[in-house]
Amino acid sequence: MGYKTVTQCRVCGSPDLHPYLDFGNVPLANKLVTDGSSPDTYPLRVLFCKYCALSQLSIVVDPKVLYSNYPYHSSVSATFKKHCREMAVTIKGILNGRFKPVEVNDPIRGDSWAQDSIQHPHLLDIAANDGCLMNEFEEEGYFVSGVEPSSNLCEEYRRKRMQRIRLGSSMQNEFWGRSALKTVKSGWGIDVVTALNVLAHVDDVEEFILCAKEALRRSDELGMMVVEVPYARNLIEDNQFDTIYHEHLSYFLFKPLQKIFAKCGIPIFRVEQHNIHGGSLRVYASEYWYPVEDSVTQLLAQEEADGLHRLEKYQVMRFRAEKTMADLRDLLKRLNSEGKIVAGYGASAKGISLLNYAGLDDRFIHYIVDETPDKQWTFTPGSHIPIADPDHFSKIYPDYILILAWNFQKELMDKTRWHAESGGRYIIPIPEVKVL
Ligand code: JHZ
Ligand code: ZN
Repeated sequence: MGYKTVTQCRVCGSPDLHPYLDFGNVPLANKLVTDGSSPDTYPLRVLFCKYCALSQLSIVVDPKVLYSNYPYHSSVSATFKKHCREMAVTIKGILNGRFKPVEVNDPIRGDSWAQDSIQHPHLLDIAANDGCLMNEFEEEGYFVSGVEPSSNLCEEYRRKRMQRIRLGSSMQNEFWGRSALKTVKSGWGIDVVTALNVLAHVDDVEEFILCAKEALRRSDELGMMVVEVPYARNLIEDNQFDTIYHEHLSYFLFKPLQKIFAKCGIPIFRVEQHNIHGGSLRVYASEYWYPVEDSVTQLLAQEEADGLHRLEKYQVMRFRAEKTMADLRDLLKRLNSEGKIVAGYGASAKGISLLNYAGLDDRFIHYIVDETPDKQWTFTPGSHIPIADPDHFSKIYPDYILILAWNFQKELMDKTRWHAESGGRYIIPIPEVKVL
C-alpha cells in the first residue's frame, strides 16, 4: 500500500479532524514517467483540525517512495537564489545584534583582542536539496553543511562542490532525525539551522524540531532555527489548491506553527511573510533570550480576526477550485478546437497536480518545458504530457504558454520575451484563469 492513515492531528493530537477537500485518487506529482506505464495513485483528502487550525492530508505516503530520488532542483530559479541570499544577510544581522564581544587569544600576535561580530556563523541546512541555500550562505561568509535524503541531489552537490573547490562544506545523504543529528553533533558547533519547504513534508514535526534544537551549539546561547513554509492563508485566499499534493502533509497557518515550536521548548520570536512560492511564512525560533517581537502577537490576532481558525472559511474552497478547473478546461478545449498550440512552462509539482485535477492531458497541452535536466525527456504522471528543454519552444512554436509555475510568473515571462514580442499569449491559471 505504501501509506498510512492519519487518525489524529500531528500538532495538537486531536482526533477531531474535518474533511473539506477531496481530489479522489491521484498519482504522486513528482514521480515522472519514463515509459507508457500508468503510475500508482493514492487518495488525496484534506482535513481541518478545529483545535489548532492545522490543515493536513488524510494519509502519509512512505517518504522513501517520495524522496529517495527527487527531480526538483531549487537552484533552477534565480528568484529563489536571491531569496536565500537575502536570508543569509538577515540572519547574520540578527546573530550579530545578540553577539557579546569575546576575548580571543591570538597565538601568533601573542596578545588578545576583542572579536566584535560573528564573521563566519556555522549553518546546517536541513533538506538542502541541490545546495542552493548552502551556496548562497557560503557566499555571505558562513561555514555550511547540509542533510538531504535524495541521493541524486547529494551527488549533484558533491560534483559541483568539487568544481567550485568548496571543500569545507559537506552534505549528508539522510532523512533528518536522530541518526543524522549524531553525525552533526560530532562535527563543528552549529549557530543556525535552516529548513525551507520541508516542515510541511514531515509527519513527526515534533521530533524534527527537537532534533534541530539539539543540533544547535549551546555554549554561546545564540543558536536559532529558521523555518519557511508555504502560508495556508495564501492557499485559502488565493485559491492555490494545486499546491495540495501528497508531499505536502501539512498546510500551516501561524497558529499551529507557534504551538508546535512552543511545545518543543524553542519558541518563535519573529515571524515574517515573504512572497516566495506564492506566499510563505518565515519563522525564527530560539531557546535563548531573543525578545518576542510584535510580529508574533500581531499575526496570530490577524489570523483570528480573518476567520482563518474556523472551519467555515475552508468549506467554500472547493467551489472556487472547481470553477477555476472548469474555466481552464473550457479555455483549452476552445484553443484546441481552433488548432492552437499550447505549451506549459515549468513542470512544477503544482502544475502537474493542476492538470490531473482538471482532467487535462496531452490532447490539450502539446508539451511542457523545464530547465531541470532530471525532468526533461520524461512524461507527467497521469496526464502523460512530454517534458522537454526550453529549446523546444523554437521547434514547435507555441501560440499560448501556460505558466504552470505561476509563483515564478515574472521570471518565466522575462525568459520568454520573444513570445510576447511576436504576438504570443500567456495563460495564468491561478488564482483565476487569465489570458495575457
Ligand atoms: P516550483 C516545489 O514545488 C517543491 P513545485 C516542493 N514540493 C515544495 O514544497 C514547494 O516547491 C514549495 C522550473 N523552472 O518551484 C523548475 C524553469 O524551468 O514552482 C521547476 O521544475 N525555469 C519541495 O514543484 C518548476 O519550473 C525557471 O526559470 O510546485 C518550478 O517549480 C524557473 C523559475 C522554474 O515548485
Ligand atoms: Zn490540531
